[in-house]
Amino acid sequence: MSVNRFITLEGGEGAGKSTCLEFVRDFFVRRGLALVVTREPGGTPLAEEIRALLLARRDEVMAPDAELLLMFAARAQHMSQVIQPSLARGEFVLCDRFTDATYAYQGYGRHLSLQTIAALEQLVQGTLRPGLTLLLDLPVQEGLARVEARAEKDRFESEQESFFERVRAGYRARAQAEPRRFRVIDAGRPLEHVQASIARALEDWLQEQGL
Ligand code: Z5A
Repeated sequence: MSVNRFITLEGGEGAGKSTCLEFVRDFFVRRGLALVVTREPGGTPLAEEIRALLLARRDEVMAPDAELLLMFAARAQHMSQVIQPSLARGEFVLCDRFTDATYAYQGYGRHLSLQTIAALEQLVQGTLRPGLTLLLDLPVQEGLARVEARAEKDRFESEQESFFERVRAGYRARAQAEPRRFRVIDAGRPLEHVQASIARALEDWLQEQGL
C-alpha cells in the first residue's frame, strides 16, 4: 500500500503550533526526507489573499457561511497548487492547520452543520485526508494566557473563551473518533517535553509506514 505523506498540525489558541512547526521541519531535514511546509488558510498567493480577508477585523460581521466557503475556497486553491503536486512528487507535506480546523472552528465553534462541512470536504478534497494529524492540546485558559501579550488580535483571536472551549471539544471529539490518524500531544508541558512527544509520535508513525 502506498504511504500517505500528508501530515497536519492542529491546536487551539496558544498551543504552540508555530513553535513546533520548525521542530517538525528539522526532524525531517535531519532524516533527509523531502518536506514541504505550508499553512491554511493560505499557502499560495491567492489563498493568502483569502486568508487576509478571513483574519481582518472589520465593522461588517462576516456571515458564518461566508467564512466557511472562504476557508474551502482557499483550500481548493492550496490543494491544486501545492498539496496535490507535492504529494504527487513523493514529498511529505506538513500543513499548519487543515480541514480538522474547519470542523473545530466553523463546525463546533460557529455551530455550522458538520454534514455541510463533510460535503464541502468531499467536493474540494475528493478522497484526500491527512495520513497523520498532530493535535497540540491544552486547556483554553492556559493557551489564552500565552497569547495575551500579542499586540493586535485578529478576528478569530478576538473570540470569547466559550468559543475556544467549543473548538477544543471539537478537536478532541475528532481525535477520539479517529485514533489511528491523530496523535494527541499534551501541549501544556515545557516545550522540550512537548517536542520529545512530537518526535516520538513521528518516529512511531514513520515506522508504521515502513519508512
Ligand atoms: N481557521 C479556521 O477557523 N478554520 C480553518 O479551516 C482554518 C483556520 C484552516 C488562523 O490560523 C486562524 O484561522 C485560526 C483558526 C482559523 N485562528 N485562531 N485562533 P493560524 O494557525 O495562523 O493562527 P494561530 O492559531 O494564531 O497560530 P499560531 O500563531 O501558530 O499560534 P500558536 O499555536 O498559539 O503558536 P505559537 O505562536 O507557537 O505559541 C504561542 C505562544 O506560546 C508563544 O509565545 C510561544 O513562545 C509560547 N509557547 C509555545 N509552546 C509553549 C510551551 N510548551 N510552554 C510555554 N509557552 C509556550
